[in-house]
Amino acid sequence: MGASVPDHFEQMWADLEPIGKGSHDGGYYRQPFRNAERELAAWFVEQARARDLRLETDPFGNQIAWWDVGDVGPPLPGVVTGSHLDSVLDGGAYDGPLGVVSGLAAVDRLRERGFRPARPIGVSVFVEEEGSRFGLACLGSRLATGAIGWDEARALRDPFGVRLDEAMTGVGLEPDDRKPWLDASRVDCFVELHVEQGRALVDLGHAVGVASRIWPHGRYRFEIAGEPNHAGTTRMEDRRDPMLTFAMTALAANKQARVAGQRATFGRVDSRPNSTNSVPSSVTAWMDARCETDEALSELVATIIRQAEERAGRDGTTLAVTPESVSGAVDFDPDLAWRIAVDHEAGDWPILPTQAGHDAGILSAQGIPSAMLFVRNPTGVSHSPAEHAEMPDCLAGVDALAETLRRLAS
Ligand code: HGY
Ligand code: MN
Ligand code: MN
Repeated sequence: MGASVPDHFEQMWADLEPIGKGSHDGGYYRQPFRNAERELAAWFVEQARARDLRLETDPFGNQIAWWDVGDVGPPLPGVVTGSHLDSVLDGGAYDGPLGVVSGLAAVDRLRERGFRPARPIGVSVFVEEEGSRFGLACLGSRLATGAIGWDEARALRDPFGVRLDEAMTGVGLEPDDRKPWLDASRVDCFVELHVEQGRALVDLGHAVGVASRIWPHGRYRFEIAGEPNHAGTTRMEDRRDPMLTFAMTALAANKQARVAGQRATFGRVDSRPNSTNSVPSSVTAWMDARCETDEALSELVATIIRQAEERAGRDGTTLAVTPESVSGAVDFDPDLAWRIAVDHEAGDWPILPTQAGHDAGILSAQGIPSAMLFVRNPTGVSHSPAEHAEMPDCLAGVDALAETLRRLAS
């Protein structure tokens, strides 16, 4: 009976494989409201139509394909699964798409088994989950749930200065500030399947796990201004070099995170004028920090900023730090996680934390009971072309999601 799911899953996976794939190392460039990501959104419309699912698209491009139950009267709040199709720059194939493809394949599986849901089941796609273009993580699900208002979000700009509202209208969307699209009155619970971004399941010997919580995490823009000058004729002691302040800040961030057992990363730097034979006029760098608790996050960031300011004082540079995206700790509904994780033939699924942010975290924080399923990632590598999950584990994830949807929508 189940023979067709691998075909469906593997066929869908093959459909997506080439879309937005970079030429040099096979990483993906699926930035929101650009060609590759719009091709993925169109693919999802096709998949919904092929399954006779009712497609809903909100003003920001978020999508839900509904398996309605034909109930009389107002529809019951649905059980929604899904994830995102956008990627980080040079990202992996699984982060996001695995959850969307598995959601469609799980619906196929339930239908083949003749399951009749007691409430609607939706498969969702949220836009700009990575914040790789407009800087705010989970932008689509924040807009869909009202976690951020349109008036605040519309002015977000990408690295080339393009405004969010321009980027959306440029691809035919009609963003507006109407009432947020998703809330607990429409969504009874949300379950996101995601490739694990770590090695816990490998070490535990399980193909599937359930999320307990998401660490709080944030993104902070460090703007360091110095004095542009000649790289050759300017004596070292006469310089006000912002690159030096940045370099010492990056080292301080690494050290403080290690000492505190937390995470801090500078992965994005913009030096102006980016000239080989000039002392830079400014260096802008973005720090990604993640800690076990909200307090630890505030403390780590404050310590790093203090050390950066001290260094700027010594270098004669100036420093301004702006939080661009902050996500508080998310503790998923423990009863929901437990209901999902227990009583399986192969034993209970492990329940584990993650340091990665997800749309499920936004919906949970907005009062929609949410859960996550993780699929084993043999190396744990993510946000990299090397991100991978074995096909048998992906299919085990589809089975797990189908069983989860059956339990929640019965
Ligand atoms: O960055 C993250 O935590 C997630 O992968 N968006
Ligand atoms: Mn990601
Ligand atoms: Mn993701």
